[in-house]
Amino acid sequence: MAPVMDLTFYLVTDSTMVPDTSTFLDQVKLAAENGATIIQLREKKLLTRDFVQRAQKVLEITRPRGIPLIINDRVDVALAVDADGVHVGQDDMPAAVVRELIGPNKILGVSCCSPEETRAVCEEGVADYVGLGTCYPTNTKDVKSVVGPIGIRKSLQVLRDHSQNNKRIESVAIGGINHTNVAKVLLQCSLGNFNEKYGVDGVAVVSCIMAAKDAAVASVNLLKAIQTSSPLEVKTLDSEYNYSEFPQKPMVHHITNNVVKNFSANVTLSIGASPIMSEFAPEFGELSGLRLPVSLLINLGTPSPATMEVFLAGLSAYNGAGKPTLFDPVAAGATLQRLEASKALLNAGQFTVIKGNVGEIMALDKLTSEYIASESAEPTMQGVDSLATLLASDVLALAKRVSAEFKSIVVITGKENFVVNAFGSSEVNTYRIAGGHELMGSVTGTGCSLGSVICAYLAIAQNTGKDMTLAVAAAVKYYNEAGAKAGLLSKGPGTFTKNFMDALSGEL
Ligand code: 3NM
Ligand code: MG
Repeated sequence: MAPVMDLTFYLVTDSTMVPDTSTFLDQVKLAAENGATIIQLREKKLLTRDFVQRAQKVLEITRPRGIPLIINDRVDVALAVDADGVHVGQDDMPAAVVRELIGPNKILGVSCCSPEETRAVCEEGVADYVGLGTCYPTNTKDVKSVVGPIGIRKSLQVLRDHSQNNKRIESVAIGGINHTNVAKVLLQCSLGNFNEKYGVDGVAVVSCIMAAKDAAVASVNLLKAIQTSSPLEVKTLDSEYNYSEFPQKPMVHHITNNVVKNFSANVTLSIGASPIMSEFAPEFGELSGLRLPVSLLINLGTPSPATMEVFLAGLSAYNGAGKPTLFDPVAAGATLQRLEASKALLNAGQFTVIKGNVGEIMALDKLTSEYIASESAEPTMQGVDSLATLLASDVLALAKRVSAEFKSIVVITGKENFVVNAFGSSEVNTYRIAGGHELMGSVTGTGCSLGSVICAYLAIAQNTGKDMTLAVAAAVKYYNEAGAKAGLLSKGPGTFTKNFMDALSGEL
């Protein structure tokens, strides 16, 4: 089976620019070890025999890492070494012929320099991705025309239109891209806003890596710039995280407040998961020990001395069993006692996810080592509603601080939602997700029940060994999309509630 195509960081090789202090294969290996997600072997002058041999050597680097190897132009070489795909330009063998030769399971890419060429690729319907260029001037290749992000966006229009009724053709921008401009490329080579963003799936680079004195550092820098550039888009979710049909029914154990119990149970059912609303501590060991996907939601609403004990027992059981946990610090910013209760829980155990609105997360921020007390000890909330209005960049910084402090994935809800993992071993992982509808503010439980959906996704992600942060982002996205869809069809809070349940269940 071919490795999965991920165009994020597409290295195109060129053996003529490798510095004396390195070798071609070392440059490729360092890129593969430090972030390249797909590699194209592009050799314009090699004899066939040497080309085949080189392709075999590169495959030894890429295959164990699950990085697809694409061969430029030479279908025969690709077939000879059983590479993962072929990339052709406009003057090479026609894509349809290549597809015939390599079969349906290999990756096929085509270079396009204009919307007309892109349209032709769409109509031909055999390519998996297109290389869109030339983005900026480059010395690496004689290019037809430098079209810039403006030109690339014209091709993106064509791709977007095509994707309405056809399988999406992915794309990369190419030409003169490096770590200093990649953020701009990713921002500018896209159409629309967060909600309906349609952009390139990655960037292809040659000299920025192949000519680098230290290809490892160059790769890390490029990847870092790619990741921090767009804390926005939640890609791959539709295919990878389509939980409308769970592989196994997850169970979400709620210890939640009295206002939303019924609503949260119904939301959980709507997405095809099982709710259980147990506050009976003696059975927590059994529940957390179940082999099916299971997770625990702790919601601080309507607290009492008794529920505090139950929270602690639940947290201890699920931590002990190594199962995911979510903390919803409802109204933590409204009173000092709530904040103290939050502190006790955060000290007592580990939460996979902390989810709250800006006011709630700001309150938890007061517990962090980085918090600098301001002169006013003003509450950040009035009741359960946030008083704070922060800029997106401040919300992001807040989420990162709290995530790093508590080693939890932090979800901040609001008009825009942020999902941040700032404690993992790799880069800070950030998703910014729009959606939702103002009617959600008029139905109690719509905030709390997002926790139920996140918990269901967490349980599945854990059982299937998938990325937890991405699962959380997927849940937030799914929930807000359902809200947006329901909102559009609703007259008021009553019809919204009904439509929301339908949307969550995929029946709207
Ligand atoms: N194709 P660098 S530009 C291989 O426009 C290639 O289709 C292009 O090299 C196109 O990253 C290009 O060093 C070279 O600028 C890009
Ligand atoms: Mg070519």
